[in-house]
Amino acid sequence: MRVGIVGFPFSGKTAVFTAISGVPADHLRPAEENLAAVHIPEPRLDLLEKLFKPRKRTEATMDFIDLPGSREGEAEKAGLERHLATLRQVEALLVVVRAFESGSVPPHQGSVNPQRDLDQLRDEMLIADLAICAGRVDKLEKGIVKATKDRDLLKHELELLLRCQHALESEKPLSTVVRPGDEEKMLRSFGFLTQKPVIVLVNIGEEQIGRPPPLRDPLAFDTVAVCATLETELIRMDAADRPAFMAEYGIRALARDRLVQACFQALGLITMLTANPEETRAWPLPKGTPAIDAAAKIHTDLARGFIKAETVAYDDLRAAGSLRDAKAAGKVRLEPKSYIVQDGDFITIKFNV
Ligand SMILES: Nc1nc2c(ncn2[C@@H]2O[C@H](COP(=O)(O)OP(=O)(O)O)[C@@H](O)[C@H]2O)c(=O)[nH]1
Ligand SMILES: [Mg+2]
Repeated sequence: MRVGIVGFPFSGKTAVFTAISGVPADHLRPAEENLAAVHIPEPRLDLLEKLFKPRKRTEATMDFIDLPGSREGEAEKAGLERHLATLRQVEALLVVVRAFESGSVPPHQGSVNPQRDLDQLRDEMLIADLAICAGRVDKLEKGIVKATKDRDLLKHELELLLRCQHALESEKPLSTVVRPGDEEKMLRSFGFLTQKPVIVLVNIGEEQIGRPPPLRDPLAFDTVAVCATLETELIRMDAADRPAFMAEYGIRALARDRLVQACFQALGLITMLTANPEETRAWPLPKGTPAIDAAAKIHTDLARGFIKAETVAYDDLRAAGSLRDAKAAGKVRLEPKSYIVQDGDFITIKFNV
């Protein structure tokens, strides 16, 4: 899971990266891409640790990428095209727009205007996709002239891409026109930006904390208001000192936790839980994953020799107090390969190889 942080220069992208990762700006390489693997907090593993006393606890991680700043002369753009190779490969975008005032940090185009910046960023995303789309359409149109055996496939792709091109030209993001399933799969390798889920982060000043975000992006999965600089202090301070500090400012949850959660949801993921004396672990899975694919994630042997997925919902396990009691209460099911894993399922794959 990779999330790219994008926005105009001085919108606070690097501050957001620090607030998420805890890595201070002076530890980053300013001219390069910086990546942080952030743990996804999974408190449900506490119970499994208690019950199974495993040697290891493994939470899932999410990668956040901070892109280097613009070159001179490029400041009018967010630089999406320049970073396209990286951005095509991320699964979600964290779009940072600036709402904080500051005498010392020059705002984009001379004034603080988050809605204008968001609109411009959306345009830049459309244009970047349009370039990819038009390039491919051109190639396909040339390719189709030759009578090759995959001509029908190419034709099909061309139709889809022409529809995409038309949507982009009408300023519609591809997420609103591409159907999930085959179409989505066919386009995946292009890494279109407007097909990716977006979380908008409005970087607010301290005085704006507690107020509703100054804007909401109806196209985004979520819009969150965060004071990035304050959060960089919060993340760096002793965990014991945080609650008092947060209470003083009226901050209910760390931006890191809010953002990781929002991205997790935006990516359409759920969590499967496993435990044995060796390890307890949280596994992110796309919604709708069948037990056989979940087993393959853990180990190919488990999929190959799959017999049943012994499954109990986390809440049932907690209520019962132990796996044995959950079994006695009839809460433990033996599910087949086709069973669709649900969020919070505690699963043990029964297999035979
Ligand atoms: N007052 C204030 N300054 C901020 C905030 N977020 C970032 N800054 C400052 O704005 C400048 C640019 O931030 P930076 O994260 O480097 O922006 P980037 O170019 O988008 O990576 C830095 O001096 C930050 O300290 C904020 O929420 N409030
Ligand atoms: Mg930066």
